[in-house]
Amino acid sequence: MTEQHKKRISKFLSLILRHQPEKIGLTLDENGWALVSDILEKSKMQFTVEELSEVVNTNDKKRFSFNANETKIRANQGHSLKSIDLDLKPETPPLFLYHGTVSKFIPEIKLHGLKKMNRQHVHLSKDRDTAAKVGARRGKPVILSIRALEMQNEGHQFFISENGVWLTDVVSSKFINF
Ligand code: HQG
Repeated sequence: MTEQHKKRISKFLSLILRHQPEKIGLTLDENGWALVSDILEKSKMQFTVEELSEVVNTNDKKRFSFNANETKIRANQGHSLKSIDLDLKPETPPLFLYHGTVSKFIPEIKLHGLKKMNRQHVHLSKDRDTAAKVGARRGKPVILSIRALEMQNEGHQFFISENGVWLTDVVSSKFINF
């Protein structure tokens, strides 16, 4: 399969598993799982179950997971759908986590902290390199350091997705080193 075809399938899966399952009449359960058979049947994009497996198993950010018997699939993070509960367990974060953004957002972030915007959580990275890539999607990246352990000690919860992205609610600017 070409990289281009894989990318098209990955983008399509992100759309239907994170944001708009109704686009193809798909139903997700409360934990975000869809039946693989439903996706293959309802998807107007032509791909096989083998191609779907290849996308899941070789995805650069491990965006998707199968359940144990590979009958169901879900996105590991990034949902805008409010009804999905990934059922993640709270975890203790490292001293610092990082957030990649761009300079035009900094004044707002200084005022209101990091907000979830359209997603269910604020997404944080475990290292600066990953944060730089996240920021670079929007222009020249600016990396913010978040005093995550201090936040947790003050009662804020952190979760880690299946693919290693740290998730939390709002990050007040008092925990951000600009
Ligand atoms: C910014 C990708 C103004 C925030 C990535 C970001 C990630 C504010 C944008 C995942 C703000 C939201 C998520 C505030 C935050 N005022 N702007 N108060 N608070 N922002 O895409 O973290 O490829 O929802 O800095 O790799 O960029 O999709 O979040 O620039 O893991 O798998 O508002 O998406 O993964 O943008 O990216 P997003 P994000 P995938």
